[in-house]
Amino acid sequence: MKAITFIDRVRLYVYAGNGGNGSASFRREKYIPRGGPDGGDGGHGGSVILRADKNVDSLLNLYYEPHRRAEHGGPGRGKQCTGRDGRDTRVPVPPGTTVWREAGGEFVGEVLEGGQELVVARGGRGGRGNMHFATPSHRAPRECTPGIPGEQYILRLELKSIADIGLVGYPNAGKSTLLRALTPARPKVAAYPFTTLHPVIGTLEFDEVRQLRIADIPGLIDGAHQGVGLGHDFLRHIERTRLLVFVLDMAGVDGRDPVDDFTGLRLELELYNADLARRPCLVAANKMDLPEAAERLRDFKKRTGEKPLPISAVTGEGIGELKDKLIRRWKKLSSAAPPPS
Ligand SMILES: Nc1nc2c(ncn2[C@@H]2O[C@H](COP(=O)(O)OP(=O)(O)OP(=O)(O)O)[C@@H](O)[C@H]2O)c(=O)[nH]1
Ligand SMILES: [Mg+2]
Repeated sequence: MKAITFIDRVRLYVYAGNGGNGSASFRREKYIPRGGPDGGDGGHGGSVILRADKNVDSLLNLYYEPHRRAEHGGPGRGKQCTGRDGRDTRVPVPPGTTVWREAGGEFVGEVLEGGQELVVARGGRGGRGNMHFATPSHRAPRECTPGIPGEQYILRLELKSIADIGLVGYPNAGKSTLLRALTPARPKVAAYPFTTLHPVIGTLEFDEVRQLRIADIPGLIDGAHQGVGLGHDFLRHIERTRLLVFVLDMAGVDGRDPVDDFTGLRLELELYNADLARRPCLVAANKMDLPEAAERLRDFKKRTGEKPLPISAVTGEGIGELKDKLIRRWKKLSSAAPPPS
């Protein structure tokens, strides 16, 4: 059996801690008869909190460990001692995780930036001890209140990767090879379709401190929008990108025609989400190192009116220009509008 390495939808069971009970206690000390009520409050229960962590890129850990609990609050005690507060449980998730309640489908929230937190189950308040209930006419109250139970929910989590740029192409077009050429990411590359089984994000650094996150998703095939192949399930991972790069196999290695590929890819995007189809894009004519590519590129330009950037992800030809172009386009786009949600 193949090990699972990526999960982008999970059901998560969260249990916040109960508040501790308040205490009903009376001061008992030698030489102090009838000491007053001194029962302290219960501690608050801990909450379950999702925390976006840039070093996490899938919901896999939650798939293996779907039950997450926070600590209960301790009970109040005599001598006016308040119970200990239960510790919160922080669950690291990738930025881009969205949360719904399973019952009723209510939207809970999402975490987008590293470090952002979302409380998904609130801890119960601690009960009150009897020391609060004393009045001049009621000096020996036995009243105290129990702790409130913590919230419990079944949640549905879904990840849409947060990447700035998305690579789109048919299987074997060279998307993963291109991601390797542009960034230090090392997705698997092989001469057969569907090598990439889940999204991989690579980071392109520029201007020393700034970065662009580039998403390589499994190859699309015709009918992808209806769930054929792997592509559809992963199209949502490029929904939040500002810029798409169509990666075309200009040499037609699998006997494909780049013009058909380009039309087909745009159609799949259109059918999936018209908004995605209108996203700014660049066209990369890949595999230009192969002899048949030059002729096809001329034909492609004539028939589509597009001006693709000729590259070879294998030899590195055109990669520098592509990098510069991506950075320039992205800077322009990001200064003009907020990222798509
Ligand atoms: N000659 C040549 N071969 C390339 C180039 N880019 C990729 N390839 C080859 O094309 C094949 C597929 O490359 P991948 O990068 O795995 O393609 P992919 O688009 O990620 O494919 P899937 O993950 O299956 O969708 C591999 O054998 C690569 O070595 C290129 O510029 N020139
Ligand atoms: Mg690939």
